[in-house]
Amino acid sequence: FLINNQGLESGKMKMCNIRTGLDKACLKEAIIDHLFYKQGCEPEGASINDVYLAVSYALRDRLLHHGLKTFDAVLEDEDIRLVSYLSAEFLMGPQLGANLIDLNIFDEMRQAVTELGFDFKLVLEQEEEPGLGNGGLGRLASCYMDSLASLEIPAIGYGIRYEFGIFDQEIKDGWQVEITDKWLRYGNPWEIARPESSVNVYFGGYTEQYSNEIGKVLRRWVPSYVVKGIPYDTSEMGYKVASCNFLRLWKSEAIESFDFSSFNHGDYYKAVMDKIESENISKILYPNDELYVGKQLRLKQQYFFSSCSLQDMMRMHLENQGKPQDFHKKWAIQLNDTHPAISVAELMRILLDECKLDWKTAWETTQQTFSYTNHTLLPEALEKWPLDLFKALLPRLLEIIYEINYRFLEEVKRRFPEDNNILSRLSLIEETGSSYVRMANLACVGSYAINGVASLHTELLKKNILNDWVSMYPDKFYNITNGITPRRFVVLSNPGLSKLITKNIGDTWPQYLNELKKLEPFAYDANFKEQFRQVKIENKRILSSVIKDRIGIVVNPSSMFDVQVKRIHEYKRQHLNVLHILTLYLRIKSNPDIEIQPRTFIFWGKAAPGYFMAKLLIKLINSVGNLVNNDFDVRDRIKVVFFPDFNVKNAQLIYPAADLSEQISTSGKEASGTGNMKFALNGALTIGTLDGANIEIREEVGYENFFLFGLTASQVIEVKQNNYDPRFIYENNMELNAVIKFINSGILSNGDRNLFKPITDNLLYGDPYLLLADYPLYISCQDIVAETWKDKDKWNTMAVLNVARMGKFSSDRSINDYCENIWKVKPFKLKIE
Ligand code: 73E
Repeated sequence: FLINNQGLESGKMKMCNIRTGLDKACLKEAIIDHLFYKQGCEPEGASINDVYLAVSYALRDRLLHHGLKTFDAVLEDEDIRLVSYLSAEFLMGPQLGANLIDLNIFDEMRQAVTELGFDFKLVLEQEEEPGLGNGGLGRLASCYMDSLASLEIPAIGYGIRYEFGIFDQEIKDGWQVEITDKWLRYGNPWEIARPESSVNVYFGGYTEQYSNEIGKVLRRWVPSYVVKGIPYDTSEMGYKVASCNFLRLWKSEAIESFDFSSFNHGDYYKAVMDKIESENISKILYPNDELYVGKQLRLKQQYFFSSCSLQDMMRMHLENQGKPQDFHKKWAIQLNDTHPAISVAELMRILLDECKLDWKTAWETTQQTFSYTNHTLLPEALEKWPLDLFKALLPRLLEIIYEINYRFLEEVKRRFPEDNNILSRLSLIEETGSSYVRMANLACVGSYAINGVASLHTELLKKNILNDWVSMYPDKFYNITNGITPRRFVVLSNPGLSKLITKNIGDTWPQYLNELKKLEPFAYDANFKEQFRQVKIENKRILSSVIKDRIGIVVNPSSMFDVQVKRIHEYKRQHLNVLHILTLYLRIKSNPDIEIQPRTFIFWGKAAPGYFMAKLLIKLINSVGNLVNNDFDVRDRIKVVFFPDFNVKNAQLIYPAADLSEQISTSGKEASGTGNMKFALNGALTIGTLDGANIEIREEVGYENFFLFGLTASQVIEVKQNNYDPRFIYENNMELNAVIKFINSGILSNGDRNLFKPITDNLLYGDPYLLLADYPLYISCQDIVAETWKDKDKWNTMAVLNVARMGKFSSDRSINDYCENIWKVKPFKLKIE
């Protein structure tokens, strides 16, 4: 294929095409070239993994072409401020399909691969996704990277290249089993290591005073060990644009492979241990979603990637003749929750100790650099590091934090001379018996902007946990409601719906999602609705066959797919859903001929490995499934499926196939939610509480197209303050009473009446998430859902209206909000001929 007899000139042209050409012929040549030179095989002998890698390398060449040109241009241009998104998690999902969509060559590549004799679907499936996040927070970071690139905002995402991402989940005997996620096993074609840009990160030791050459007394850090950070870059292409950003993830390594001095002294063991310790930093993602566990390694991770990233940004800034005090003019750094909040102190250290700025200048620069997003109100997620641990690991950083705190509290005293309590609440150091460094306070004091992730969440933040900060800095607060990328979550994952939309309103909606509004009239068009219904049923068929293949359960694609997919957590209330299922089941048992609208209940989600109640909930769901799916009386009217291993790949299958989206958290607990948006945008109706972004979704899609139930956030507080007694509800609601007794009867658990007691006891004695208070409202709302489902025409009208009105929830809108209100940055339009 590669031989040509047409002389040097055309040979040159071919070289160029093979790296950058976008038509089918070029893509075919590029794949063959990579098969030969990277994989060492001819097409005839290639495995599906060889083909996947060759296709990916061919695509990466094209992305690089865009990326390198973008950064050459923007780093030099002193008028351009870049965004740096610092996040401990990026839940990227498979790259191949998304990149093909962005470059607008999905069909060309499919044809190229098919004509070479390979199954394109298998090639796509071959990709092992990088699961470098727990859930919503990490996925949001990746949606934002997609939108930044698509809006042509020059940006770098900075994070950690975990060797093991979020564990793979298997279900054994109904219980979750965690399997190590060896995602790098067969290589990662998307990344490029850049060892020449490595940086050193210091830990331990002590600080001391010294005099500089002109006799000025300063402090410095004498660390006890050093770790090397090596960057790995992945291109982040935008949709149908020329510019390309990248994600830079840091891997930790020992500074030398061996510490030869220890080795020569015979301490071989110590030398090897040091190497292992260094490499451990980027080894594994902590699998806890919204639970703070004060592990030293986690603090090391946070400092490691913050320091690497800041050093990297400062190097680029100085290399391009920037002044240290102008750092904020070049970089707008977004702190994705408090995980990178240590960056505030680290930038101060760099500006003071390395760039030798005075405190005032350094602090002004720092405060104009950072902005901070809070993602949760849950008290158990608030990060605070024990002072001793902090001091042992990062003594110079602690010294700087003390100084920031001292100056800040002086300001607080001036502002609130009468109020002693506010001092202790705003202090960066908590002193309640033991002492801690409060990371949220550090983020707040060091940032010029603070935002919540949905209207209600921002309001509650301002009213509760950050209330004192509002008194101090009222102008720092913003709401930026989360969003999702329509490229991955509609164009790529729901091709049927995408085609239908494009056929009727043109093909610019993935960039301008508000254009979906043009679909509104079609909600009353019988022909359109029929096609819409067919797309949905086809998506449900695809999911049904995957369910059958993977877990052997046969489900009926024309039943209602009632779906709850998200991390398993008590506040998300998967057990409320279970109470509903058992209510239906007991209705059937007491009257086998009762009319029940056929439903398939689908659950999907991981539990933190150390979260006992969440793991027991998975067991409960599976036990209910076992019973219901095999009960003759049920006659397949209800089915319960727990699908193992929720990840982005699987998520892309589920959203397009859902009819009903369960968003049933206790009001005031879910900061935003983003799954809720993915479902509604794909035409599922929501049953939900007034929590997080549900509120705004309901506003947009129309109250009549949303199944609302439950207490509001303020009612939740009120009920709790008024001696809430779940037992009273239990005693007085017959259906609930029967369901709880049924769970404890042993029927679900081989006669073991105690297995699920932790769950039922928790509900009956305390019920912190108010399941029982919401139960009657939830059940009657579900009855309305079932009634509505009977009228398929009405249901489809509602579903089309949901799609048509979800434009607000594109992550492009969120990123535009950040650009205009917080970062003050503008697009940079790269031209590539
Ligand atoms: O409501 C979601 C929100 O949509 C929230 O629970 C989640 O962030 C999403 C994106 O804004 C979230 N995850 C975490 N905190 N909030 C978290 C905390 C610690 C570790 C990992 C994740």
